Amino acid sequence: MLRLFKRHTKRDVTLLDGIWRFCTDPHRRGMDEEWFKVFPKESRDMVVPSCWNNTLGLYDYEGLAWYATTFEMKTNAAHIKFHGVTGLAKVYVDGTLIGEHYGGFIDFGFTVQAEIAEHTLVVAVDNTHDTINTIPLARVDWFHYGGIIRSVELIHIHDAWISNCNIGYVLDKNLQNVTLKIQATIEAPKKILHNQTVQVYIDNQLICRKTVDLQEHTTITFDNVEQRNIQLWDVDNPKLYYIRIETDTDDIIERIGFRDIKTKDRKILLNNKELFLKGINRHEEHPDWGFAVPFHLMKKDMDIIKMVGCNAIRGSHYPNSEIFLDLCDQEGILFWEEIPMWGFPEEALSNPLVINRGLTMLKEMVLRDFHHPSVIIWGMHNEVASHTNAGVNITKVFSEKIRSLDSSRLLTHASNHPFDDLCYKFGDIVCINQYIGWYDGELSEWPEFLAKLKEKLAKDNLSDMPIVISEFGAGGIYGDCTFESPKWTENYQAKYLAETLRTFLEDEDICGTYIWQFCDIRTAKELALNRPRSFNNKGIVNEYRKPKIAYWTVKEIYENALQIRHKKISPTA
Ligand code: ADA
Repeated sequence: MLRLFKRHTKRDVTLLDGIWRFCTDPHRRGMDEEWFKVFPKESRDMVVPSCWNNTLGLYDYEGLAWYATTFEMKTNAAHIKFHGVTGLAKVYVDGTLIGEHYGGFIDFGFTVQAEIAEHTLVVAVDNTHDTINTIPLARVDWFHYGGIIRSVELIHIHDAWISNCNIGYVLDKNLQNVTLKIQATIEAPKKILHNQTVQVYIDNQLICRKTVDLQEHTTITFDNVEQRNIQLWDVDNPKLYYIRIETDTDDIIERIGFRDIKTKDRKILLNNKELFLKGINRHEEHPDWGFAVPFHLMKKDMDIIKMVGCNAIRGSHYPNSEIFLDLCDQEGILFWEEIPMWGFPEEALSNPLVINRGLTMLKEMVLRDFHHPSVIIWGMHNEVASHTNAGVNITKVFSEKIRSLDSSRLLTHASNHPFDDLCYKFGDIVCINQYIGWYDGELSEWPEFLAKLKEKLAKDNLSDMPIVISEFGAGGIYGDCTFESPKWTENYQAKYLAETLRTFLEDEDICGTYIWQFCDIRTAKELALNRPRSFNNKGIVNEYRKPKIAYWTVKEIYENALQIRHKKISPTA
C-alpha cells in the first residue's frame, strides 16, 4: 500500500513489489562482469521492498548489491518509479543503463521506451557510507540498512502522462477564501498530441479546464483559481480536499489542506492561533524491518504517539514514507521533515559534492511532500558545524533553495551549538538539541542554559525567533527499574523527562519540545560502543513498542501541557 487515498482513476500501474533475485557484490566485480546483462547464478531471493540486513546472513552487509526482476510493457512507453532505494542506485533495462539516483529516502524514476514484451530490470544499490562524500556520513546514530526499501511502480504510459503537479495556494487575510495556482507537467514521449483537454476538479467538482497541444514535455498552469469559504486544516479538524488533474488518458489525485503557519513575536501561529508543539522524534525503523516498516506498524506508532498526547512529530532524520505523512494529514499531527544531513564536520560541509547532493535531496523532499498540510517545518540539517563559515555557506544556499521552492512553511536546522551558532538567521525557528543532565551537567542547570540562550539571541538581534527544544532525552534500558534512579534505568529517564518538560513548558518563550525519542533504535557500528545493546535507548517505548515508565510520565505531562504552562497544576515526576 503506497498511499492512504486513491491516487488515480485512469492510470494504469503495475506494482513491481515481490520476490526479486539478489546478489551482494563485496569485491565490486559486477560492473566488470556486466551483471546488469547476465545476473550471477549464485544469486538468492530478496523481497522488495525490504532491507537486506533483515535477511538471514546479511545483518552486517553494507556496500554494493544487485537486484533483478522482469516486467511487461503494455504500451511502448513506461515510467519506472522507485519510492526509496538506499544510497546510489543504478538502473538497467535489458542490460542498458537508463539512469542513476543518489539519496535513500525519496522517490525517483526513469521513462523507458521499449517493445510490448517482457524486459529485464536490474538495479545496482550501493549503500556505502564514508566520512566526507555521502549523506549521511558513516558516523550516524542509526543503523545503515540497505536495499530497495520502498515500493517500485511501473506506470504504463498511454500516449501521455502527468509526471508532476504542484498545487500552491494563498489564503486571504481572514483565512476564509483561497487562491490556487495549479501546475501540471505532462509528458507525451512518442508524438505531439493535438487538442487535448486538461481539467481540474476539487472534490469532484470541475474548477478549470484548458485545451492544449501536448509536446514531449508540456507544463500547464491554472492561475488565480479562487475557492470561497473553505474549511481550514487544523490539528482538531484536519479537513482535507481532493484535487484531481485529468488529461484524456491519465489523471492524478492530490490531497491537500489549507492552513496558515507563521511565526510572530517569538510565537508559532497555526491559523493565527498560538501553537505549542508537543513533539517527539521518530525514526522510521524497527529491528525486524529496518526502514521498510510495514503500514500496520506505522499506524500503531501513530496511535502510540497520539495516545501519549503529542501533536507533533519530527521525522528524524530523513524523509519518511509518504503513507506516514498521509496518516499525519488525516490525524492532524504536525510534521517536521528533514534530510539525513547529520553531524557533518566543517570539512565535509565545504565539499561541493555534499552541497550538491544536499541541494538535490532538499529539492526532492520539498517537491514530493509539498501537498501535505501536516508538514509545517523543513529541516536543513542536524548537529552540523553550524558555528563555522562552511556551516554558514551551506545553510545560506540551502535556505535560499528551499525558500525558492516553498515560502509557505517554516525553515530550521537542529543546532548543537547553542551559543556560537551562526546560522539561526537563515531559518524561522531556533531549534536546539541539548542533553544537559544526560551526557553532562545536572538537570538543575537547564534554566541557566535557557537564560544564556536568550541572551545570545538578544545579542544577535534574533529575539523575535521562537525557540524549540528539538532534542533532549535520556537512555533507559527497558525493564531496568529500581528504587534508586541511576542513569540507564527507566526511573532516571522518567525523572529526566518530567523535569525537563516541566522547565520547558513553564518557559513562555519556548514554543515546542521534541523528546528524543519515540522508540529505541539500532545504532550504526561506528557508535555501537557508546550504546548498550548497540541501540540508542532513549525511546519512551522500546524497539518492540513496549512502553517504559517514561511513556506514562510524558503522557501525564503532555495531556496537561496547557494547564502546566499556565501554572495551574504541577506535574508529578
Ligand atoms: C543527537 C542526534 C540524535 C541522537 C542523539 C543522542 O542529538 O541528533 O540522532 O544521536 O544525539 O541520542 O545522543
